[in-house]
Amino acid sequence: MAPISIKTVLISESVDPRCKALLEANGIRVTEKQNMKKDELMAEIKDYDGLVVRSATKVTADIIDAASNLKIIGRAGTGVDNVDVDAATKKGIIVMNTPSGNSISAAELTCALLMSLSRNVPQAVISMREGKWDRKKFMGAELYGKVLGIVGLGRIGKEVATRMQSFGMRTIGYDPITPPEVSASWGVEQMDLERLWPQCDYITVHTPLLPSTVGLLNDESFAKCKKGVKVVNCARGGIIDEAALLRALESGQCGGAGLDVFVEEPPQDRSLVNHPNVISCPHLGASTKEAQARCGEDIALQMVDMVKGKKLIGAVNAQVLASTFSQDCHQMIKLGEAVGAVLHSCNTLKKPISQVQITTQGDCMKSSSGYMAASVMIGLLNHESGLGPNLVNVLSLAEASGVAVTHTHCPSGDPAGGVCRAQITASGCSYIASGSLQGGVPVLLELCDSVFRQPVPLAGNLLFFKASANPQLLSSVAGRLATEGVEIESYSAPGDRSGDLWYCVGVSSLLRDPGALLPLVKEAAQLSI
Ligand code: 9EZ
Repeated sequence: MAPISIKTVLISESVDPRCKALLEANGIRVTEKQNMKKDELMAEIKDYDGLVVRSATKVTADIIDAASNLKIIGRAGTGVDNVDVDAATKKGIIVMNTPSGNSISAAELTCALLMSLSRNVPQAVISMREGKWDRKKFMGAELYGKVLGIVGLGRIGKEVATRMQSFGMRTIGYDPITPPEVSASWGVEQMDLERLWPQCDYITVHTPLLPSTVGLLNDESFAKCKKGVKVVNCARGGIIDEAALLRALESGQCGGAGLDVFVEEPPQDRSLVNHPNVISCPHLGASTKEAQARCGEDIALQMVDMVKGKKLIGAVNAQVLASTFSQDCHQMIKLGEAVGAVLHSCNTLKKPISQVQITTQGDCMKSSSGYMAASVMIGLLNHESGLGPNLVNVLSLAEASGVAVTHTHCPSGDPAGGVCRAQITASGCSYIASGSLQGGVPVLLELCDSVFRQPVPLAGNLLFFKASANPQLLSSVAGRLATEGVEIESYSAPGDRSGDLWYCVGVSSLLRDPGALLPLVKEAAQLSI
């Protein structure tokens, strides 16, 4: 299920023409407009539901804030370095990339740099251009029989390994996620980095850029390497610490480096690029016809699959939303929203909510654990001005406003009934609502201490009030409602009638001010679903 509608997409740079063609073939209007200045893009973006970029468009917070209709940003390529993902998430905009389209191209460039490093091909080319014939200076070494350390064994690391094995290299590696028996099946023996460094003649890195991978190769790790080790980075600038690399090149601890990526691109400091033992490229890993075609096609297909509610691939900020794609959960989400909306209405003084505890019960609720808390929060926050919560942003909005949200699931014996129960704590006050689905319609079973005699359908205009049972209660409330021009359409009372309890009436229209009932009842709340 996906209630996301994408009718118009802006492609703001040169993306393979198949992207536009595929989107249009699926009924989406596409505009291609390249080389826009920031101001132009900020003005243009207002009109679109979707944006497709490659690397040149910097999708900053200003641009995202100017995008009043935007629902998705798709990057045709690996990573989302040029997109402010946090700003997009806050606005509930999905950010997507094409994580696999570049893998072969990135692996091939890595192999090209490994081969170039072993035979000094680029340096020899420069020397020939200078009119020289220097056969002594460029004495190389075979790759055959040498050890290649591959740090990061995802798709790209694997493709590098299998290719370099055909040159007779021994491939060893490390990855915290890929199991050793899996990498062993493609010929890579895994070991921890402490054991890996001293064995390598060559090292290549293929990790994402994370706090744990920044400076993975630094002064300390270079010191553990064989003298003259050659290194390649076709992944992300900074995985090999640039200052440490320069020192290792100067001392000869590092015998050569192949760099396609830099901390700053283009690098302002040219000391690495100009070093005689460094061969470098201007971030060309994905720069092939095939990779661009694949990424352009992939991003269009992923967007189309999402709009059709088929699957959600490549999204980097939509965990909760993704959990709604594998099942029909439309009604479950409606239930969560309705329970949240009831609690929102009961918090009449709009005290700040500090805690929301959600409990689901019953086997049929088990699969809702990915999105039920978010659904309840949408119902709770929906009516606050300006928040516009959805499944992409609601949990981060809750966190940002200091609301602690928890969800627990209790499997229960009754396979038919599933219950969603939520409790809010607001400045010491607490409200609990529990609901269920009956014939696909959300119904309220309990509100605080009231267990309704009949489940209350959560639809239309509802008025809740808290009062102690007395024979005049209904007639006095009905009288006041009549004065306000409001008709009663249904009446739900709790089964047990002791103490102050909540009642619910379905009404023809909402009261201008539910406080009009306050002389007759202890608390009054209303909502429209
Ligand atoms: C970290 C990694 C690989 C790595 C790879 C991925 C989250 N993560 N971390 C250190 N996907 C090698 C060394």
